[in-house]
Amino acid sequence: MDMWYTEKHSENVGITMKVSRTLFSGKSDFQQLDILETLEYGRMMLLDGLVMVTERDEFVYHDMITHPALFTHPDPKKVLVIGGGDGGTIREIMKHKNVELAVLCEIDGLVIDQAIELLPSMSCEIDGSNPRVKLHVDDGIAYIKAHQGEFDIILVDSTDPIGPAEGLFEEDFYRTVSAALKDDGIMVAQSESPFYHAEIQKNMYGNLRSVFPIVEMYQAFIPTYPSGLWSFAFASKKYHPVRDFDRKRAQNREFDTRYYNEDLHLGAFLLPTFARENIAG
Ligand code: AG3
Repeated sequence: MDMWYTEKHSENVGITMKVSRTLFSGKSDFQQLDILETLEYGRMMLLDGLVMVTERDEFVYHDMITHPALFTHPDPKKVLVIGGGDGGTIREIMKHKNVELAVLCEIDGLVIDQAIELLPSMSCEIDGSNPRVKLHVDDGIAYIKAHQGEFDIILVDSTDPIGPAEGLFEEDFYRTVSAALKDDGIMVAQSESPFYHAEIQKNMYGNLRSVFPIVEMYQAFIPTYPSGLWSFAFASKKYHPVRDFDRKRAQNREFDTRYYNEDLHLGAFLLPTFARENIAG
């Protein structure tokens, strides 16, 4: 018997993967969580049926949500991840030895537990073994309201703006993030596909611009996400991701990255015309 999983990307198109077995399937207080073994992409985690990560292409997303901000800020010491319960973003942050503390604030404890159980290559730094990592199973909005002016960098590693992540795309949320950042803080948030999500991007970038003086979009190629062309929003109080980027520091990094490098850091901010138009202010 052949088993295939499809995530629909629109009414008429989707991505389909051959599956050998279901490793976990269950419902939390917040969402449906499934972890499947696929033949092409290794283990795959779905939330409410949407592909969050696969073992084969997660390196692109986790490199790109993390390293551009951590190599733009001259000395990030305290970093917060909102969402990101699989642990991949924390794993990349921990490669930066100047970071003293990374906090993971994930609303859904089931995601963390199952990632520790079934996705060890991503959750290796959130399993309690690293004293530089703290976990909070909590609503991200409530958490940052209680932590004003504390963070150098906040990474919003969320799902699509439907269901539990909806509030993470609104202006009020960005104001709260800004207040939780230091005066030279940076926020990066995943910002959907420029190809399919023009309307979401228009709203999101408009909201970001009413809060942050510097707002730029950058892109990455993520084969298992809608259209494969994905984007991130870089929102900053002081440092510009291209003008204030220290290329030498990124080039001399003391760890390996399979997607990010010092040239791609600059190239990722160059956008095709249609993507630029989505966020034209
Ligand atoms: N964050 C999920 C991005 C959204 C994917 N959307 C989709 N498949 N429709 C991933 C979390 C990884 N740490």
